Amino acid sequence: LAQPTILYPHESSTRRTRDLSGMWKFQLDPTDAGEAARWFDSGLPKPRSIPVPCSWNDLFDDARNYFGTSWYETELWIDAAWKGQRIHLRFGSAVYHAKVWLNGKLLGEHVGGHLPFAFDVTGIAKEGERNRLVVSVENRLEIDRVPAIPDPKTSRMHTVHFPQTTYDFFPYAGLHRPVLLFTTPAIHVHDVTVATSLNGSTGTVDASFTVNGNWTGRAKVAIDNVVANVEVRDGRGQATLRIPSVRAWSPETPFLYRLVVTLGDGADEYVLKIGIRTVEVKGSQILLNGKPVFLTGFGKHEDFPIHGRGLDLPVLVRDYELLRWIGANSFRTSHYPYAEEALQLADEYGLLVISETPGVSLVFSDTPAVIGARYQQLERATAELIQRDKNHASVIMWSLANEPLTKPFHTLDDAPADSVAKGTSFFTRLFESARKLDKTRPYALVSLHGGPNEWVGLGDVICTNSYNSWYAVSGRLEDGAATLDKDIQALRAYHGDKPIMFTEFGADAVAGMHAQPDEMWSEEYQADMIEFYWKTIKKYPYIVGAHPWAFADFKTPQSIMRVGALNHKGVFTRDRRPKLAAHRLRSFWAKA
Ligand code: GCB
Repeated sequence: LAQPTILYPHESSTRRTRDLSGMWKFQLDPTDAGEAARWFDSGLPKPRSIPVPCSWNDLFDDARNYFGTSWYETELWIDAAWKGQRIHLRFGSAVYHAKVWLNGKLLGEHVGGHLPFAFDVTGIAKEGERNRLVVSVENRLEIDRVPAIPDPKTSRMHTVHFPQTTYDFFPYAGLHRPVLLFTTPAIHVHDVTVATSLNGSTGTVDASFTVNGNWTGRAKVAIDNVVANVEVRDGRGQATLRIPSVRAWSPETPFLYRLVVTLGDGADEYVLKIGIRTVEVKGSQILLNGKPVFLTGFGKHEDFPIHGRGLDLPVLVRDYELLRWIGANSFRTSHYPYAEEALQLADEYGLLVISETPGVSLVFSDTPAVIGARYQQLERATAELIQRDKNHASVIMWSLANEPLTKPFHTLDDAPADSVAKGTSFFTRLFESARKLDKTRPYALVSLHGGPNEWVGLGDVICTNSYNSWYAVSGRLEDGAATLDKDIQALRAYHGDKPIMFTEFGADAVAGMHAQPDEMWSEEYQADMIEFYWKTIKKYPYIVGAHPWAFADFKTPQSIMRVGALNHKGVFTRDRRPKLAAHRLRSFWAKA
């Protein structure tokens, strides 16, 4: 409990939040001069304005392909009414490596992006004075980071692809999510973990919580008028609440209860919206509240013109409205953890979420030192992700990685003989460490065309990305469909009873491009390909989900494959207009 609480700072009778979003000062630091020149003390010498949250890349021409250190600065004021409270400063995410100073004092740093971090700034933030907050954010693309860049010695990616990445989305950077000040009482709820179950018409909520300072005393946990009195010992409390005539959470009825943890007679109050539901993998099915569920939806990106990967609440609402319109019940947070606001809204919309780590495109032909560094980073990010998302009803499965490969995608060299074994030990360890942290949800690894079997088989659900008639069997829909049948049967033969899910399949279509007969890049080809995938998938009762790639077109590095530096596999355009494929899917999903 030495770390500050990372619980989302919802307001309550004892807690206040102030959003520091808005215009901040910003400066690129290509020579890394800022730290030695103590910009954290004196402020930025030649700043321009930048909105927070937002990516820096699409705002300033000189920042589009900037991969180095940038500095942010703002000022903040402390409310007199906060006297006696703990004051915390929380970042929703900073990509990739952030260092934070308040009034010249280094508070700490965070590595990896996409996940929140917080500092207790009580005593450092002064009341009645201007407080200077300075943040450096560094986004170098490095081989030993997660995600990584390809090794220029072994990969030819750099000749066809700028900036060099191992993955197919633009490496946006900056303060992507809100920066919040929030208060708690000195003694406060530090963490809450909720697990729910259903028994007939009764819902059971198991809530365990921690209190900072090894506090001992009385507490209450309540949902509506169901209240449990709890003895907290050495900072730990636990309650089991039984809710009669429960309204179970599901995509059809995403009902949320208000869980309130109160310390003493109101010394602190933490409020959390929870859904009561169960999820499990049984035989070849995913069961939600005991009933088989089939996942329709997409892999997505946090991506929009100008904002880049910055949190955009209007786009979030529009996306979920479009998911409803098309008849989708789910999405995957490909290929990194999405904003907490996205998961809160998914809870409300009843969307089922596969929550993915930033472990995209790991490669096992690199040196042990590089693989080891990536492992440390990914294990830490996975733990932070589970800690952050564990209480969301919407999150029904963890995806620990997307498309790990034995060797870089663009090399013709053979993978080293030991690369499968190296990956197996990497993922065995990762699954083991994650499974200790949350035992209430299934785990998966998303593979490319099902391989290697040893890796994807570590998951509870066999997730596969499949590109027949696009990257494989290009231009031939019928041959692609025949290959798909064989692929499915091969997966079943290897993995036995486990459920299979198609987490990606799709074709690029430039909106407005048409062809008769079918031709790659046309809207017809994309729609017809998605249709044969859908119809094939539905023949097999052990396939539990179909997520065409992708929800909307999104920004990529520049390359010979990506017209307009966009991946055009969206069934919506980047500004969310439906292509032919969206209408086709709607006829299968919403109208069915
Ligand atoms: C994949 C990746 C995804 C890409 C997609 C594509 O397999 O998981 O990130 O965007 O293929 O379109 O190439």
